[in-house]
Amino acid sequence: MNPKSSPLLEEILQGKRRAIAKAITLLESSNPKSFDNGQELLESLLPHTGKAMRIGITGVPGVGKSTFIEAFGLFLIEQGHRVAVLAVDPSSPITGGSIMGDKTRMKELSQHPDAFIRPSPSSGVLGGVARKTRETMLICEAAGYDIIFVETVGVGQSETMVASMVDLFLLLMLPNAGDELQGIKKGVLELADLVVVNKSDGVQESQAVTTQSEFRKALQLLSSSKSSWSPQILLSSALEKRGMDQIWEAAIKFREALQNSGEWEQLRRSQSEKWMWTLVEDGLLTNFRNHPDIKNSIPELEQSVASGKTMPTTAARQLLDSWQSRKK
Ligand SMILES: Nc1nc2c(ncn2[C@@H]2O[C@H](COP(=O)(O)OP(=O)(O)OP(=O)(O)O)[C@@H](O)[C@H]2O)c(=O)[nH]1
Ligand SMILES: [Mg+2]
Repeated sequence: MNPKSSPLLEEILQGKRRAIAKAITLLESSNPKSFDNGQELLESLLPHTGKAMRIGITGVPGVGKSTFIEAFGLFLIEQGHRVAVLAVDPSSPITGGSIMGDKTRMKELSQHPDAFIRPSPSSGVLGGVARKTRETMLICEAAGYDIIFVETVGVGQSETMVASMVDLFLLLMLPNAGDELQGIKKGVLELADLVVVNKSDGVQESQAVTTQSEFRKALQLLSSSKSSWSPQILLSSALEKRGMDQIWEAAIKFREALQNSGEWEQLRRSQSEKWMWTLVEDGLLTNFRNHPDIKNSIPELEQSVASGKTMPTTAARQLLDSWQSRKK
C-alpha cells in the first residue's frame, strides 16, 4: 500500500478525529490520485471494520430524527458506546445536507468526545452520496465507533439505499400518523425493523398510544423484510429523552435473533455483493454517458423521445448499438 497513507491508517485506528476527517476528504476527492489513495486506505482499513451495529433512521421531515439521534446517541454513549452519525440527504446535496440544523439539534452529541457527526457528502447524485456514506461508515468503524447511525429523510429512493447499507432500519412516525396510515408508503413500512412513534409526550401522548396499536395491526398485514424478526412498534419522546432504553433493548434482541439464525451475516454478505454491482453499474453508465459519440447523440435522441417522434425502445437500441460498435 501507499507508504504515505500508513501513518494515516494508524491514526484512524487510534480514533483520531483529524485523521478520520482527512480520510473522508480523500474518499470524496475528485482528484484521481487522492481518490486512489483513499481507496487503498479503505482496503487496508477493511479488516478493522464490520463490528459496529449499523442503524438506519428515517421518517418524514420534522418527525424528530435529529432530536432522536441526539437522545439515543447520548443514551448509548452513557452505556459505553461510541457513536457516529452520517446523513444521506438527497434533498440538499449542494449545501451539504442540513448540517446547520443538525448541529444545533444535536448540540450535546456533536460536542461529545465519543461522538462523530458527518453531514451528507456534498457532491453528486444519490448513488454517489450513498457510496461515500458507505465508505465513511467503514472508516468510522475502523476508528472504533461501534454504533453507526445513517439518517435519511423519509422521501423517495433514499430509504432503499440506506436500508441496503444498515443492519437495522428504524422508522420514526408522528403520533397522528394513524389517520394517514393509508398514505404511508407501504414500501418504507416494509423496510422497517423497528417503528417508533416519536413525540409521545404532552397532549400527544394518548394519540401516540393509539397510533402504536394501529400500527401493530397494519404491520401484521405486511411482509417483514427479515425472516428471523417481526417488526416492533415502540414509543419515544426524543425531546424528553424517554423510551431509549426499550428501543435499545429491542435493537439488541433484533441483533441476537439475526445472529442466531445466521441472517445477520447473510444480510451483510448480500449487501456487499449488491454494492459491488452498484459500483460496476455506476462505472459502466458513467463511461457510457461520457463516450463522445454517445454524449453527442443524447440531447437529440432525448428530445425526439420526449416529443414522441422516436420510440424509447428504438432510441435505447440506437444508443446501445453505437456503444457496441465503438467497443469493437
Ligand atoms: N414534543 C416533541 N417535539 C419533538 C420531539 N422530537 C423532536 N421534536 C421537535 O420537532 C421538531 C423537528 O425535530 P428534528 O429533530 O429537527 O426533526 P427531523 O426529523 O430531523 O427534521 P428534518 O431534518 O428537517 O427532516 C423540532 O422542533 C423538535 O424540537 C419529541 O419527542 N417531542
Ligand atoms: Mg434532521
